[in-house]
Amino acid sequence: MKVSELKHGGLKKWVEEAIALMTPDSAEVCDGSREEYDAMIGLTIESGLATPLNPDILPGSVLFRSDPSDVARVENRTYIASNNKEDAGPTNNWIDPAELKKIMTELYKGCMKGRTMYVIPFSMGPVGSEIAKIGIEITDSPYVVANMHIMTRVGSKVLDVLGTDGSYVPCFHSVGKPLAPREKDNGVWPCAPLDKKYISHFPETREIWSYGSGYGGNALLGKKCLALRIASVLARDEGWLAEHMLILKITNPKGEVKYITGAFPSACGKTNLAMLIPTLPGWKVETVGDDIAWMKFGKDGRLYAINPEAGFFGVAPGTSLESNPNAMKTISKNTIYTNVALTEDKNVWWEGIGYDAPGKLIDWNGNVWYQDKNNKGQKPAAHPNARFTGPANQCPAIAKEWEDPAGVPISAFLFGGRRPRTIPLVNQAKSWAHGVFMGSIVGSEVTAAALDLKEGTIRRDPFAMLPFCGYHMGDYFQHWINIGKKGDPDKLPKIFFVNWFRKTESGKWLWPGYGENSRVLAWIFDRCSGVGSAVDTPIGYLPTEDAITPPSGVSSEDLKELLSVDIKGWKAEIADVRQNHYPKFGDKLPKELFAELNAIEKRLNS
Ligand code: OXD
Ligand code: MN
Repeated sequence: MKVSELKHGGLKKWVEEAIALMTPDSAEVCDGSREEYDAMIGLTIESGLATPLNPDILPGSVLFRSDPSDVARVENRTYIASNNKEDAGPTNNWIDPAELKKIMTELYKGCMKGRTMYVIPFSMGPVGSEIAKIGIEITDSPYVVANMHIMTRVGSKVLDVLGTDGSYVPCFHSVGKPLAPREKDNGVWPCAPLDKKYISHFPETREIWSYGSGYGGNALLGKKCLALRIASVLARDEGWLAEHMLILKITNPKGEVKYITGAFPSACGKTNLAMLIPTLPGWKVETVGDDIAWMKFGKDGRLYAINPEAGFFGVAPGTSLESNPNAMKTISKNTIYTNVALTEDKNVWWEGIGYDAPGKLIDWNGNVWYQDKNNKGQKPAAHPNARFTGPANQCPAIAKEWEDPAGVPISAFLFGGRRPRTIPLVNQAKSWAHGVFMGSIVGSEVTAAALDLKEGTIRRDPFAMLPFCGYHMGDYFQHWINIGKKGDPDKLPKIFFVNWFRKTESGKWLWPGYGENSRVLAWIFDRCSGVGSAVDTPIGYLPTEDAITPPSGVSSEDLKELLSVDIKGWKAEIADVRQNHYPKFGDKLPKELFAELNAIEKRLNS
């Protein structure tokens, strides 16, 4: 469709202004069709950016290799440009919006020369759902168009819902690499140098401006930028929740169903949990979403969640038929791979795929690579943040309700991190405020690999939202407290802290994780049904010793340790929160959270 055919006057004007600024060679509006997807992939193959994979092994799939400077979200180049610095809070980068727009307008001038501008109408959430939001992304990257086709709902059907005057979130994106006459990408991933990359959010005007990166969350603007940073602001203003949470459906042996959402920092196995295959006989887990949940109160007073996305943008390394067979099946066709290694028969390979590299590979940098198991320092063949983009409807475990426009009613929230010590396997909050307190202290223990923090300290990532909250984190905590006040306590989800990552003093895992986590989910399910036995402790409700049957390899002593309250460890935890974590939020920290901190401390001391 041509830009001149757009029926929405405001949208047409905005696109025409962008054309005048960015001066692409041509511009087109995306229709979301399979032909369009194939054409985009065709263009990237022609420009040497994509390699078609073996159609007998991975039908309809391609591999991209990005630039070494463009392999992940760039948090230090990500901005929340609110009118007042105070509103971005201590955990976000801030530049005055007028100043930032001036800098970026200069960068956008002529930035699409030699390229085509694509106007992508997309819906986050089922098209037309009351909870869904529409965005329009302008981009010069066919890679982005193809990925958006998988990750969101794209095309004419979205324009139909938008009508002639509907509202949308305007999103600018350019890779920041104009082409000279007759210049082609020629296999070189287009992007701008790091100091020219900007991933900017304007919360008051609900705009997203991205420049200089073609990768993942920096460029697929529906995901972290719209569905979390901008949506968190909308949710605050409109009284709902936009969260960095997976959504799963769980069915017990009696056929009863519940839905659970969960927030975990990156690298805690969120996608694996969303697609878990239970080891507990008779239980079933199905997937509604693996990364983001939008939740609103229904007429019955319960919170209903939708997954605003339509695909999975998952980390490939570590994904195998053993760790996540459902993910492996999801990405067995029609998948875009980025920065994984290529085998001689045009298959993909990555570290942790479950088998040795089959001979000669081309690594993510495009170099020949042979596995050398004797070389502990060998650089990986796949980048550690290599990704797959796969359609959610190809997931064998996808729940039939995953596209229900009304969403699914949530019974429980989970919070967790990588905590080798102190935090028990599972722990239920005593109240909503106690649960919000738990969410506010989420974090993972720092390993030797992180250079900026001392080993053993906790890198806090409240609600797993640290890089994704579009406003002051203290106000965000207050918003959670307010949601609890608005809801009926009997209908609000119950809140649980889980920890799959406990170790013994000697460094042995105490809990096997993966499918065995179903034993914990079953207890949570039962607690939400008002059964499931628990003991009341200073830190919350813990399962009684017989409430969880240990899997093989976990002794009853191990289970006892996993389910006990480490009073000394918790006192240190509370002291760390009081001294190092909560002061960051100044007087924006809700008084309810201070009260929870004091109450837990008192209980631990009594
Ligand atoms: C992601 C993340 O990419 O949370 O989903 O980092
Ligand atoms: Mn995520």
